[in-house]
Amino acid sequence: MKNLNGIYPALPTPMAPNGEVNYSVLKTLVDFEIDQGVDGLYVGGSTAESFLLTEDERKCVAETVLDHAAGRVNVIVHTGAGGTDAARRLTLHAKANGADAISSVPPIYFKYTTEEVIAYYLDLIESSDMPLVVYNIPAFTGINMTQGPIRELFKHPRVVALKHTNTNMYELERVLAHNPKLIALNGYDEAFLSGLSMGATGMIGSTVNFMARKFIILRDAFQAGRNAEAFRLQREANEIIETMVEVGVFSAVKYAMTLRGVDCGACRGPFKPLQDNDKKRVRAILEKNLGEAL
Ligand code: MN9
Repeated sequence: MKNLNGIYPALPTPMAPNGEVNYSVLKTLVDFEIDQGVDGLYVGGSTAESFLLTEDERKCVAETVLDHAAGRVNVIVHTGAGGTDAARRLTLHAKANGADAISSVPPIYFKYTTEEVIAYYLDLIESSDMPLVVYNIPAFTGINMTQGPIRELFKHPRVVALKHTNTNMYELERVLAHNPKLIALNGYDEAFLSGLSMGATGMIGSTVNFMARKFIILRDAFQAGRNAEAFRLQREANEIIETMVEVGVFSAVKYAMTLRGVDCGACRGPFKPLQDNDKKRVRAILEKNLGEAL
């Protein structure tokens, strides 16, 4: 099994002006990210607006990224869906196209029991025999995978990693203490250094798309014990992230990529396109903190 540790951009889904997925820009994006030195690509997650794409589009996006990456870096495909059947279809499709691992949020919208949530994940693992990255994002799903009896899932040998999109670092540390082989990939970019300090060794993030180098150097500084440097880099990143979250992070990330030469277009509704004033703010904060990289 491949080592899934590392720094991953959560790829956005480039859109053409007519709202269709722009597959040719998606390929450019894959090359751009690999050139920045990322360890892998995370496909079809929140940043990709997956729940605003059709199942066919999601498959086509995954296929395009897998084909174009062609084994140069790890590819994790998020196959979570509203129901077990759709998630299983996406999982088998990802497997057939050579994904290194699948990932999923717990099933959303309806309130399921712990038993039902675990059965959902077991279905994906058992139908595909793929390594699984559990995507924990309680702010969006209402389910916290690192709290209570649901944590039993991390004992399953095919559950190889946790995408920890939560700022509760105590729970991260406890899950790792109870599951020493589990890899933790931090999910809130603004809390990357906190995650590293409590046992995360990598990250999956939307802002990695346009500032992967900063996060790679931050991780290296932390691992070499240069904590002041790591903190300075986190603060620089957070100056940017704060503004992006204020204007709408997914739209802002797409705009940042457009400024970096990869025109990702706008997000699908109900996300509102960035207003001129928001664009100005994003551009100004990027110019100040990324300088000549733009
Ligand atoms: O995938 C992203 N998660 C969400 C990771 O957007 C829900 C993060 O990269 C955030 O966009 C980022 C800003 O809060 O940390």
